[in-house]
Amino acid sequence: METTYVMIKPDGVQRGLIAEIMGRFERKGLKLVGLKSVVPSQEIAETHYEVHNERPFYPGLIKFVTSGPVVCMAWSGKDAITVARTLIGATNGREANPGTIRGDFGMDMGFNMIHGSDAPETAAFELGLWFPEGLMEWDQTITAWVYE
Ligand code: D4T
Repeated sequence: METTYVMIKPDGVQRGLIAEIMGRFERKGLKLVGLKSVVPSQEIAETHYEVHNERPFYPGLIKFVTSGPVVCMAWSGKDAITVARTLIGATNGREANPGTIRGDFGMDMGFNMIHGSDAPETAAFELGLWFPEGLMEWDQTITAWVYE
C-alpha cells in the first residue's frame, strides 16, 4: 500500500468543490488517512513548491496558495500516487480529459483546484511537511470488497 498527499487548493475551496472532489477519492476506494484544512503559511507554501522557485510563475503560485483555506488529505491504497494523479488529470484544465477532476471542472493552468504528489519521494516529503503530527491508522472494513 502506498500513501499520497492530495490538496484542494484555494480555488477548489472557493468554488464549493470540496465534497465533490473528496467524494471522487472515496468512491474510487482509496482510504483517508489524513485530513485537515488550513490557510497555508508563506513558509510551508514556499517549501512545498521549492522545486519551482526559479520559474516565472512561482511568485503568483505562492500568493495564490496562501490566499485562503486549502484541504490537506492523505489517501492510501495500491499505487495510490498514480491512481490519484489519474483522478486529478492533466495540469491545464483545458487539456485534461473529461472524467478527471481538472477535466470536469477546470479551465486554467494556475487555477487547477488540486495537487497530488507525483512520485514516492515527493509524497514522503509532502506528507511530512503537511502532516508532521502523523497520519491515522485504522482498519477500513470495505477494503475486503475493494481488492480481490
Ligand atoms: P501540482 O504540483 O499542483 O499537483 O500540479 P502538477 O504536478 O499537475 O503541475 P506542476 O508541478 O508542473 O505545477 C505546479 C503548479 O504550478 C502551477 N503552474 C504550473 C502555473 O501556474 N503555471 C505553469 O506554467 C505551470 C507549469 C500549476 C500547478
